[in-house]
Amino acid sequence: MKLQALIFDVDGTLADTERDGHRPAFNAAFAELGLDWHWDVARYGELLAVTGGKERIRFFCERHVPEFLHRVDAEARIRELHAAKTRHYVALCTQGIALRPGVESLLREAHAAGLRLAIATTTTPENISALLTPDLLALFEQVGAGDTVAHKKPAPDIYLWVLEQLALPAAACLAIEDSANGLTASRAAGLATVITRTAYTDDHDFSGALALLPDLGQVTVPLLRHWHETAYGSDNKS
Ligand code: XBP
Ligand code: MG
Repeated sequence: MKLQALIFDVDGTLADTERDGHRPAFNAAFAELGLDWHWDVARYGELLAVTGGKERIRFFCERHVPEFLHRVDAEARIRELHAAKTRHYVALCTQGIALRPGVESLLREAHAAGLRLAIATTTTPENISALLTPDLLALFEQVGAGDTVAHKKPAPDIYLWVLEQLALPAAACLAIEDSANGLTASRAAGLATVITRTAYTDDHDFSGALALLPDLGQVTVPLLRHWHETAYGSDNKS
């Protein structure tokens, strides 16, 4: 089956957003709501084991501030913190968070070559429209994000949702990811996956990845088509 669609992760893949984007946004939300919590670079790297901002706050509390979860309004406060964090992150994005090397040119090349583009991410939908310019966002036919599904990565749910919206089998697609959680999710959905690692994911186990890259700077559509054939076999021409 020939390659018909590319499904991109967002954070760490389209842009290196975690250390200097999401992390300061969380810290700004904590300060705004009067909490003395501060996630430094190392602590945030620990917390990235859990995807989803609300889930990550809850994980932090379980590990470091368990009494916070005993409050009757704990879930409401987590939602309030996350809404504030999203506001701060969107504001940071409007100041400009650069896309990773090769991302914009590959998106435009792939779209021009007739490949369908989609997003499968754990992040909140507003964050995507804040990160991408309207003309780049318009290249994506489907955007699966945040609470669209109940179970976030490493569960495959968001990738399965995107495949359903595309009405394509996994064998007609490639996923592009940056983390072990993302790879586990995409592989569980049956997707061959190209990995572009980040400083936070450099030491992750990427067994099962189709290719392991520093970034997308040298990646072209013909190369993706070649990798797709090696993954799914070239005899499968339908
Ligand atoms: C990365 C995530 C997200 C972001 C924070 O998503 O796990 O939770 O860290 O964004 P992906 P939110 O790599 O799947 O793009 O606070 O909006 O969840
Ligand atoms: Mg990611």
